[in-house]
Amino acid sequence: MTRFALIAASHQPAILADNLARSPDVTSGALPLQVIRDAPSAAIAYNRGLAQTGAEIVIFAHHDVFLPKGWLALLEARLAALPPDWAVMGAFGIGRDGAHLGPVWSSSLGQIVGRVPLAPAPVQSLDELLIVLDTRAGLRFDAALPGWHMYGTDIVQTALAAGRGAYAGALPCIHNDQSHTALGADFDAAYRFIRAKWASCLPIRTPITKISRSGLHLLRDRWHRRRAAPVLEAMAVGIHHDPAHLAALCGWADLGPSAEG
Ligand SMILES: [Mn+2]
Repeated sequence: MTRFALIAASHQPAILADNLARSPDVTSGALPLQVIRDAPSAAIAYNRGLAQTGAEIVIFAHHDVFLPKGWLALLEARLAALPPDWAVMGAFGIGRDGAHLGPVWSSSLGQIVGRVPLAPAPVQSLDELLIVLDTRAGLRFDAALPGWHMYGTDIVQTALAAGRGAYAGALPCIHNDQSHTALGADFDAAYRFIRAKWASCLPIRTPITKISRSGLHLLRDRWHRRRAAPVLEAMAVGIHHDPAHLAALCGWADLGPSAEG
């Protein structure tokens, strides 16, 4: 059985080619990349990918993510440190205490985001930029979740409901994302879906907002985002930048096994 597979949903070949497909573990052939095109939602795309792979560990990543040199070896070390209950892990997540866990470089924010946990940290949600799934846990994405938002939150809650663990942290990578767009109607639809589905688990904090019965945080965070947008757009590093260069700037040119103490 193959140990690892990398799955991406993408309909923009240039972004994929400039970022995820350029990751050294992908170009070396160590991490086979499977691209899902023309799926109606992220959950459906990822389930299609799961159905096509025989890998034990599947990494789902955005097409605008770059995995620095040595990333796969680092992932293997991180997985070995996880408690045996783990089913899901991510590069960026929200801890049970609400802490942002990383670190991840965000081009749209122009900074490294997330606290660096010294041990795998349990999460209530994961950012969708990078999700690692142990396929032996048998979890699937919810095909009823519409669009391209909140599937990181949903898969975490699905794991927890199944009595499995979800963790984040200490998997540095580059998210070469464009400046933040407004939270649109598609985001609202995902929010309402998660709020109804996980009603007994609320509130749930996600990297973008807090899902609560009242929904007030959605209104508040939409307003904050709209207000911050011009500032972020002005300083956005943008996807045209070389992700390997960004990795080097972050000190992540080579994550190598020697990074392990
Ligand atoms: Mn992205």
